[in-house]
Amino acid sequence: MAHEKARKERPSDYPERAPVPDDRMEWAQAYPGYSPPFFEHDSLRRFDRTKTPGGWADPADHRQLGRALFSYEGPVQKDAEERPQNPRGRTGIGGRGKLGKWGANQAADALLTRVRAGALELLLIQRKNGQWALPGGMVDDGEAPQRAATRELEEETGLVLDMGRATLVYQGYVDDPRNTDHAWMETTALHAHLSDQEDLGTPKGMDDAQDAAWQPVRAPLFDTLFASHGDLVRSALDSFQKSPSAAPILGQIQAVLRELHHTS
Ligand code: RP5
Repeated sequence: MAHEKARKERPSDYPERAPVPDDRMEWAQAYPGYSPPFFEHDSLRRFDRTKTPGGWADPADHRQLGRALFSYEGPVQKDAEERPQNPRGRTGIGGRGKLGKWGANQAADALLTRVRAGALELLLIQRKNGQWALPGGMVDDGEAPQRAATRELEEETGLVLDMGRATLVYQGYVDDPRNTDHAWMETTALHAHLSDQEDLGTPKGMDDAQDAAWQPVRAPLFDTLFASHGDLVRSALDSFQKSPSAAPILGQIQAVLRELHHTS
């Protein structure tokens, strides 16, 4: 996955990112004078799990972590102060931003497709900031990603589908605008294609979602999806077209892929 939004975008309550040019992105490339602002959202202090029962955030002092660091990207590197380092490189912001965990923050995404009236459709939610995205959210401690995707799908859209039956599309780094030098999003993306007979009902935007809808898979929308979700959809369809169950709708999938790859 790319490392663009994590250098060039930010939530409105983040400070401006220090510039990170392409040739200064990787930690191995010297960047004298790199001095990003340190930012941690107030909620991290309020939901510190070492102080607040049920809290979801690590303690502010990364040396008091009390858990092993895990990343799908491999062994986590640390900086001179022993803070975990973003595996894709610099982001222009230090600290954890709005992300509760030092290092990787694990999410799960549910990618549901279907064909209706001859068009390939994808289930999307609209986040609170207005951006369209895949249904998904944080994996709770000890929770399997498949379970988290099933739970988030129901919480955000009201649709019930066991994502244990879905195909694994991707596990790893997400180019999320909340990422920092020391905290970043990773996801497990799971794809399920519904048959013509499967009707899960009408999606409704709930919880973190202000809207939810089946949308035709078209390039203009894809380029504006949240974080790495456009790339995840491309990957899911690239794999799906090779599966025997895709044979009856191969034409639709390939037409969509031509359009999506054309704009990537
Ligand atoms: C993205 O953030 C992941 O792909 C996932 O969709 C999402 C999880 O964050 P919240 O929806 O819980 O804010 O990086």
